[in-house]
Amino acid sequence: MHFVFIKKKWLLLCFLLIVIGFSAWYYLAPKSIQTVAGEKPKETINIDMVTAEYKTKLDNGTELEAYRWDPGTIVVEKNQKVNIKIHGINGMEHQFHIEGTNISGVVKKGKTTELPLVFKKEGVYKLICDTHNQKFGPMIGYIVVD
Ligand SMILES: [Cu+2]
Repeated sequence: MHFVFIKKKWLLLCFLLIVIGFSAWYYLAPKSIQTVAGEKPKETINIDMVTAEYKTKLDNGTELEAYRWDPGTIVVEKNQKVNIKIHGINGMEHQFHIEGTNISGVVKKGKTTELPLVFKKEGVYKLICDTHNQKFGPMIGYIVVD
């Protein structure tokens, strides 16, 4: 009888230790682990982009340059409020439009153009610069809505 009593005590102790261990893990675990699969935030998501320029000189003196939206691809959720902020770094001016929409505008060097948008339809939207239609294809960015 005495032996059984000790065993029960041990079982209780082990159980308590496990509960304490899990509680500690739950409270100390990085918050990102708990929010990764969480609810979609309701507030506006800000996305920053810049206008960039690649430039090089070949051995024969020829200069090559290409303008880019950077990042070149962004992913947003359907019906999510987004504010795309495009900062003009390289290039004096970029007249642009988003294909398949009536959205257009301009990004100027040293200025930030904000595009508060909600995409209601899934798809890949092209952000096309009308100023820089260059040798290596247009200055183009992709907005993936899914
Ligand atoms: Cu451009």
